[in-house]
Amino acid sequence: MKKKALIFGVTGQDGAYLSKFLLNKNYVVHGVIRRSSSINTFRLNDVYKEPFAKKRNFVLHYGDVTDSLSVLNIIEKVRPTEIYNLAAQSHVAVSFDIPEYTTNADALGTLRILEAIVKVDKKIKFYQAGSSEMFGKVVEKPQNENTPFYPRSPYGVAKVYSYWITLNYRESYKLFACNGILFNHESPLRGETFVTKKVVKGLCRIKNNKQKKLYLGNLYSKRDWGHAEDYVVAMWKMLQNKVPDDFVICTGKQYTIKKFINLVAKKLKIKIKWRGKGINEKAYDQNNNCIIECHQRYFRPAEVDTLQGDYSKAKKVLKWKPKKNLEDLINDMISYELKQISK
Ligand code: NAP
Ligand code: F7E
Repeated sequence: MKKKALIFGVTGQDGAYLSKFLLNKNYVVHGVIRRSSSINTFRLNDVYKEPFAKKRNFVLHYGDVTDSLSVLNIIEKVRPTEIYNLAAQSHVAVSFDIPEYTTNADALGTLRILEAIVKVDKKIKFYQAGSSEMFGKVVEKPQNENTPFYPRSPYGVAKVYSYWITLNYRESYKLFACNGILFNHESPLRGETFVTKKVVKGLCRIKNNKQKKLYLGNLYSKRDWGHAEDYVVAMWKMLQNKVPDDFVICTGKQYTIKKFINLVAKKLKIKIKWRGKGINEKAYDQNNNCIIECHQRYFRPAEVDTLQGDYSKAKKVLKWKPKKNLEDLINDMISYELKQISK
């Protein structure tokens, strides 16, 4: 019998990479999508199957993690071997604007899935998409599975709840439930408003005279960026491990936003010079045109200044390590954007 995976958050960046990965492993993949007035399945174009096709290995269901009934009904109907909870309002800055909704989806959403597993079949394995944002104002460097949490946003706080409720259901009901603590991971399919996508897309468009300027926020926070394609492998490996456990997934390297911009500009052969300080710091191209400015709008009420993980445990137990480095990631993202522009 083929294994059956159910992915909440299938339309997102990770949902798309994970679907592809599991289909290649011969799984039947079920995904939960939200009803939307515009089509939101563009990331799934490669794997999408017409609803009436025979022997479908990829099936979509309407649902929402803020709706207990839909969560329970779908799990009962699909009876999956594994559930991946990737569903979340995943934008940290937006979580300050819609904290109640973020908590409902990102914290209580996890509880709803866990409760449904307990009711339907305790043997269903469960992956929870935890985040390095839980470390927030970091209390040690680098961060590993034993580093205490200090979240800095409604998003981070909601993810901490999900981490603990997953651990609690593992201990209380003996569920095979794992927390991935994933550091930032990016790709050509990254959401449009995350900083790497904004920078790569913006600079590619500026280079091709499609846009004049890019507005950003804090240039000095540091992130440990990996490639989403590598990170979905780690999610799957956690559920194939002998025992349920929690794992940090990262690259161990960190860069500032400014360094990321400089690397992208170099690849695109844009010679940039930085002038000014603080919010007035700006980047100019070789013709002295200002191409990057900072704007208060993109600063957060509380910032996570520095993140750098230690993936020793995943390396030892899961035999996982990242295959792609930052340069590979940037190359991938640039070539995708340049193709989009030429279309
Ligand atoms: P993403 O691109 O924003 O995707 C989020 C997914 O969740 C989308 O499919 C979205 O559907 C869905 N979703 C949002 N609210 C929902 C709701 N109420 N009910 C059902 N589905 C809902 O995020 P991602 O980058 O793929 O990340 C996947 C997961 O990993 C998220 O939980 C995120 O918080 C977590 N994470 C991400 C990173 C990272 O660097 N990417 C790092 C650590 C943890 P729509 O398409 O309809 O919006
Ligand atoms: O910001 C700074 C910003 O929004 C990174 C999510 O996937 O990873 C992601 O959260 C940094 C922050 O990612 C802009 O202030 C500067 O310091 O790309 P981001 P994030 O907040 O780290 C974690 C692990 C998750 O779990 C989340 O789901 O970049 N920054 N200027 C900016 N950020 C944005 N978005 N836009 C700017 O213009």
